[in-house]
Amino acid sequence: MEKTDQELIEKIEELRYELKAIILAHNYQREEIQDIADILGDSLGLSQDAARADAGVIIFCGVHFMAESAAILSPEKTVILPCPDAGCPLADMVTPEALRQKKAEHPEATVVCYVNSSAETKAESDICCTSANAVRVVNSVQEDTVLFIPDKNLGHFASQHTNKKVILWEGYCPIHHWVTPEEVIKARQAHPRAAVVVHPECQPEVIKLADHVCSTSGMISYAKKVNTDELIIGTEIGMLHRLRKEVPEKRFYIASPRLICPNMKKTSLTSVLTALENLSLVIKVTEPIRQRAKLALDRMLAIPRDR
Ligand code: CIZ
Repeated sequence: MEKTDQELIEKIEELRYELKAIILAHNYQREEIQDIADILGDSLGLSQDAARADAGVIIFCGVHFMAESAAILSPEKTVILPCPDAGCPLADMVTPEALRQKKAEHPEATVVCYVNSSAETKAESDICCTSANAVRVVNSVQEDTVLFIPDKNLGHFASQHTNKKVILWEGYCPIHHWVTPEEVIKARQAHPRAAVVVHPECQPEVIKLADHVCSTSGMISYAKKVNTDELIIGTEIGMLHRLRKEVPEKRFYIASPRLICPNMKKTSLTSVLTALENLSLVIKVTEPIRQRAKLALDRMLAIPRDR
C-alpha cells in the first residue's frame, strides 16, 4: 500500500535523525519539499550552509550542478541528489571542450562562470558568479574583456552595469528565457498596484519592464522592504511558496503561468525517503576538477558578499 504524505514525512524524520543527515532544498522545489527542509535557499547559499553544517550526509533537493557545488565545498561529506535525472538545460549549454575552444579565440578575456554550470565547466573558468553578484564579479576582474558563460541574459544584464567588454555565451534558462514582455504587461494590467520583480535570467525586454531585478534571495529582502503590498514575480513558481511564508502580509502573483521548471519538480517526498534509505545517488567530483572548480568559487567568495 502506498504511504500517505504524513507517513513519508515521519519515516524521513526517523532516518534523517539516525543518519545525522540534513535536507537542503532550493527555492524552486515543490512546496512539500520546502516544508521538510532544514535549510532553504539558492544554490550557492545552500552549498555554503552544507559546508558549515555538522552533518555527514547532505540530501540536496535541487538539480545536478547544485549538488556538485555542495560536493566541491564539502568533499568529506556524502552529498546525495534524490533524483539522478534532475538536470539543468542551462548548465548543459556549455561543455568544457566548447569553452576551451572559445577561450583560445579570446585569450584576452577573463572567464566569468555563472554557478549554474557543471563542476568541469567551473574548473575551466577563472571566477564564478551568482545571479546576485554577477555585476560585482564582472567589475572586480582586472582585464577589460570578460567571457560570460553560460547565461546570455544574466551576462547581458551585467554588461549594462560595467564599462568592460562582455562576450556572451549562447546559453539561457528555458524557463526564464521564454517569459514574454506581453505576459508581464498583462500581469501588470491585472494587478496595477503591484511591483514587478524579475530574475536576471529573463530576457532584456522583460528586464526593461521590471521595477526591480534580483536573485531569489534578493526577492525575499525586496519583498520585505518595498513600499507596496502586491508583487508580480518573474522567476520559477516555487519561489512564491517561500515568499508567502516569509512575507505573509503581502500578495504575490506569478508573471507567467509557464514559470515551472520540470527538473526542479522531480523531487518528491518518496524520492527523498528512497534517497535516505539507499544513500543514492552520491554526487562525486574528481579531486583535480574539484580543486580547480573550488578556486573559481573561492575567487568569487573573496569579493565582498552581495546577497
Ligand atoms: O543560483 C540559484 O540558486 C538560482 C538558480 C537562482 C537564484 O537566483 O537564486
